[in-house]
Amino acid sequence: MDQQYLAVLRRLLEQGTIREDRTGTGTRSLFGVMYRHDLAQGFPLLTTKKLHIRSILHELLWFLRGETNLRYLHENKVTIWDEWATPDGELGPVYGAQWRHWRNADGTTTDQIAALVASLRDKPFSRRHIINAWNVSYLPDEARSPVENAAAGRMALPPCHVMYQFYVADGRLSCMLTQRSGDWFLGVPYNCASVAFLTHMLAQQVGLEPGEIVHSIGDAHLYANHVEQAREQLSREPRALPRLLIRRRPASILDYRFDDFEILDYAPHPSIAAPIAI
Ligand code: UFP
Repeated sequence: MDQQYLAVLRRLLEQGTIREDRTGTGTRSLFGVMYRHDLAQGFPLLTTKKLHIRSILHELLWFLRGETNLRYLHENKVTIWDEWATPDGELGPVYGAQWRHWRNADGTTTDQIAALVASLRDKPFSRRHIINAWNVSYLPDEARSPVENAAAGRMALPPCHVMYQFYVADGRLSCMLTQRSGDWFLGVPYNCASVAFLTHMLAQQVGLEPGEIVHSIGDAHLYANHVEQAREQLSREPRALPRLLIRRRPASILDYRFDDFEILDYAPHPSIAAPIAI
């Protein structure tokens, strides 16, 4: 896991196209990066810098609850979405709304998570096991701010992790995540952990072993103000991956709680601070 991650980090440093970006920070960027990790080899948390899974795990549980208000996140002291919310804590129809309450043309809604679990159970060999967050009708109006969009009932931000496709073979559940844009230093390691958590949970629910995660990133970039941090991380030796313990098997994919998860044997190098581009 670390080796593949570091190989792309090195490639971004050495071959990335220097590119302007929305935030004005400047990036080195590569288009179309993919890596894969077999979950049987360990839980894919980087060991060459310490990652904190608390926020990303709560965020995933919040998506699964179908919520798009800061309430649950704040009850759990997670602030990663704060910047973009209205004063009432609303974010518009971001991931949770699309995953659980996708609005159809006839006024009904579709619970993509429930449909996914049913299709994994009923037709494991289907090639249509998909969760999609890119609901064009609700994308933000680029002329407005995130808060204005959320107040107008549009997504505060367009989805980054757009589509998840699942695949069943040999008693194992694999997942491919298609992400349109990835901050290689700060974002991607957490996106990777999140898709791994989701795959473990779904596998447990449908009675399969976790298989591979395949992470495909469209615009993969290293921000100009992460270059020194990247060099520091590249100087470090990867260590053994941790393992994930899920303490119980909840009745449904919607019933997982934060305390159900424990990361075992995680002994990473220290964290590396870096500014986030907004
Ligand atoms: N970003 C990630 N992962 C995420 C997320 C955001 O890497 O899950 F929500 C990064 C990618 C990019 C920025 O650097 O945040 C989003 O900006 P843009 O919408 O211009 O791609």
